[in-house]
Amino acid sequence: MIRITVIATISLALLPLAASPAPAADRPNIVLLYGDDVGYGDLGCYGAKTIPTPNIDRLAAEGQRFTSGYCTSATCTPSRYSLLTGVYAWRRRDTGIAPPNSPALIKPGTPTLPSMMKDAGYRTGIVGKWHLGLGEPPKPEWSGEINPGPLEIGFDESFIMPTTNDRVPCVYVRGHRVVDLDPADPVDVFEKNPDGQPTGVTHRDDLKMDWTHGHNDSIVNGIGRIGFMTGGRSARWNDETMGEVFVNEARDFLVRNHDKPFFLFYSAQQIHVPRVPHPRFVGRTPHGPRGDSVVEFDWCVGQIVAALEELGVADNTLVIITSDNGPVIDDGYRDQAVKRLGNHRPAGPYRGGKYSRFEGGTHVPWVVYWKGRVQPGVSDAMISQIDLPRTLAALAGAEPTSADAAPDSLNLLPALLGETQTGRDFVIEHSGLSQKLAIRKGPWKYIEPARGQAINWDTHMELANSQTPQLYNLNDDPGETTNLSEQQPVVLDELRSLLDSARRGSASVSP
Ligand code: NG6
Ligand code: CA
Repeated sequence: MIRITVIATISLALLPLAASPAPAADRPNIVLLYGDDVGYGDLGCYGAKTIPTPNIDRLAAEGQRFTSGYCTSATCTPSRYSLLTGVYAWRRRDTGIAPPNSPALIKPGTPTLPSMMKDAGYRTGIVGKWHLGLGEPPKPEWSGEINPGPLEIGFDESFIMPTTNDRVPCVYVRGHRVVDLDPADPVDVFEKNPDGQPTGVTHRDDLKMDWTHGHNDSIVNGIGRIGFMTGGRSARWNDETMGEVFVNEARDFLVRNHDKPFFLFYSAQQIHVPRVPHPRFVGRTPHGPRGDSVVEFDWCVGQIVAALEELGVADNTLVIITSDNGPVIDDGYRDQAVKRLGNHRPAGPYRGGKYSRFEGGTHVPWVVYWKGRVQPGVSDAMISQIDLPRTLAALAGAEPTSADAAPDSLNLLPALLGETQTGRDFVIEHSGLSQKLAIRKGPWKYIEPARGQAINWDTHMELANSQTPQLYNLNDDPGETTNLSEQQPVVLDELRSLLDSARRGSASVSP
């Protein structure tokens, strides 16, 4: 306990909070480009050989490429919850993968990354995937005022896909309203088939893309989805143009706001299932839609950075590219991802992926680019998305953040800017499927025992659940193949107690 407190104190002393706001000239705009299920090994700059990602590769070459960048959870909702609030999602029990009708998970008034930016005088916007619930219980008023949502937790503007591209309702929401909704054809969402409509089960032969597990409720654009929707015909999205729609919205945001400090959270749908890239990306990789969707994500990144250049704000904008969780190959559709994987390794050298406490689950790509300001390089500093609220608040010159704001978040600004290779002392990894955790400190990774299944046979994913404690040395064994828990009892004990303290809040809560 004492040792842990000392560690926390030292790291905070080295990395002060935003006690003295940065001078205005140093307060850059911030653009966070967030991929969905993009794995550590899916990008050229992280070793992918058969997926061209020239835009991200250029930013990585001209900026900092992190080799130990993490998201907090191996699924979307908890990762995003942690990223936006600076509170570990596993501290709450209701932050698992949000169902289509989930009410808003982040309470209005909670200090968040966007609210801190807004308080610091930034114009804040979100474009893309939300997946943190909307509206009040029991469910959002899909055809009326959808409130609360992003606007109630610090975003000035929002244009979102409510949940995921495989969940209903398949519509966009701007502010509090579904876009292009015809009042004569209201939209609604149900758990059970409300009107005997065709489903992915009853009309399987008619589907444009077959399912492998789940994804067989309402059929929208020839694709089975999770959940049932009725109405909203004029508002339904086109999967093929979603990337373009989001990019155009992002560009509009930049055009409207480039003359003031701004924070844009661009939350891409790629490469989440159903993977339906625009036809011009089809066939760009040997891997089918999964690989082609990575190329489309890269294109979106390129378009947004080009907009920054055109508007003359690139040298005053910090760009971060990362992903909400690790990769999965078969996430429920027969989209050739398994058949055409070839030698591509979506999680790079790591074991597991999405849903897993092995490294593949949360060890994700992480690139920081700030033209002329962040020096090119590769950083081994450990950094987690939980740190973005306090780190970016410091960069934005936000007033000193109160203790209850983003309490699990650390200010790692010097590491983020590539000025030091010292990042977090330890990082906590969470599958997002249970409250069980793993922790990495230096080369050591401890995965606490858990009862759940070892492998999910639908996704063919190794979840890292075992009734035995697991301890790996990632320097020697990045693939987590050799459990050293018996040979290294002292290290095992240290990590176990560090994790227990962090869970109780003592090691990660900032003063
Ligand atoms: C799972 C879905 C999966 C995906 C995931 C959420 C099934 C069988 N699987 O429940 O396809 O939607 O939830 O992904 O329904 S995430 O990236 O948003 O966390
Ligand atoms: Ca995801």
